[in-house]
Order: sequence, then structure tokens, then C-alpha cells
Amino acid sequence: MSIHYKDRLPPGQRLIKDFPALHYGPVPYIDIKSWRFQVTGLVLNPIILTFEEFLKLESSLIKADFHCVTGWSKFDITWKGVKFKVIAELAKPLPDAKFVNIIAENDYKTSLPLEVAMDDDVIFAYESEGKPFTPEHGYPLRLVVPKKYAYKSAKWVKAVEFMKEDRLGFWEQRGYSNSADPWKEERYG
Ligand SMILES: Nc1nc2c(c(=O)[nH]1)N[C@H]1C(S)=C(S)[C@@H](COP(=O)(O)O)O[C@H]1N2
Ligand SMILES: [Mo]
Repeated sequence: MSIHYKDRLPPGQRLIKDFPALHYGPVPYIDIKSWRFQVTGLVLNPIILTFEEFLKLESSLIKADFHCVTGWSKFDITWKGVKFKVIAELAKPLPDAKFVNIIAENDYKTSLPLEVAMDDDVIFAYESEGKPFTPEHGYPLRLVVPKKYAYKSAKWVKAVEFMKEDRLGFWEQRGYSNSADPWKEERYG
């Protein structure tokens, strides 16, 4: 551990070494053959991809810290996947698109301003530490938004909708902050 680790730990967080799986509801069973990734809403080119097709998109590796609003943080998780901005370049958002709704299995949703989602470190990941996810960590695909509390990092993502107005996500409707910046300790909305 670096002696400066406290500079990397947002206020009120504690560092952990293991990687707990945390989510609301059951782990969904995903049939990878019928699974599709969809981009809908205010875009010029709506997209539907099989998992095989998704794996052919330009991929990136990122390494980032992960902060859960319940108080634990984990440093240096590596993720491989497709950056949000690569998806946006393919879909071509219309001028009215200002927010994105990230839609996952079991009706889990979270949203981001489009400009936040376009950050270079926002990625639709299908691998962590060189391996595909286990079902409980989001197989086959999850979003990772390192600069926000991890409820923005939706597991089991299946669609992205580009929107004009924001729509609060699952935890955001239940009192968690919609801006979710761990450095400003934006835990509650
Ligand atoms: N679909 C879905 N994604 C989710 C959640 C959830 O309940 N459902 N919980 C979020 C929260 S609060 C956290 S801390 C992280 C945990 O990710 P992990 O289980 O891979 O550690 O998943 C996030 N993504
Ligand atoms: Mo969390």
C-alpha cells in the first residue's frame, strides 16, 4: 500500500482488499445466445448487438478505484471493455440528447448526464483482472463509472437510452444522490 493511500481514499471511505458483490435482488441468469445490447432513444443510429458483435468493438483497458456508497473502496481494479464514448460515436446522439439511462436486468436503472458518460474512463466492461465476470459481478456486461459512487456502475447492463430529460435511477429514487461524487461525499440526494 502506498503511504499516500489516504489521498486516494474519498472522505468517509475505508479501504478493503477483497471484492464483495453487492446488489439489490437476485443475480440474473443470462442466456448469452439470446442476450442483446441495445442503444435507443435520441440517436441517429439505434444499435442492437449480440455479445459476439459487442466483443468486436474497439476495446480498452482501464485501471480505476471503486467506491461503494456504503463506505468501502477498492483500489486499482482493471477493467476491459468498450468505452461509452465509442458507443456514442457509433450511435450518434441527436442534439437534444443530454442524459443517458443505463438499463440493466431486473429493472435496475441509473442515469448520467451525457457529458459525464463521455468521460474517458467510463466503460462498458466485460472483463476484470483479465477474466470475464462471474455472474454476481455483472456477467456478461456492466458499466463502470470510476468517478461516481458504484451504484452508477450498473451490472448486467442490457440497454442505453439517450434522453432529453433526466430520469432518476433505482437507488436515486430511493434517496441516494443523483450526482454521486465520492470526493464531495454526495451520498444522499
Ligand atoms: N444491476 C445492478 N447493478 C448494480 C447494483 C445493483 O443493485 N444492481 N448495485 C450497485 C452497487 S451499490 C455497487 S457497490 C456495485 C457493486 O459491484 P460489485 O458487486 O461488482 O462489487 O454494483 C452496482 N451495480
Ligand atoms: Mo454500493
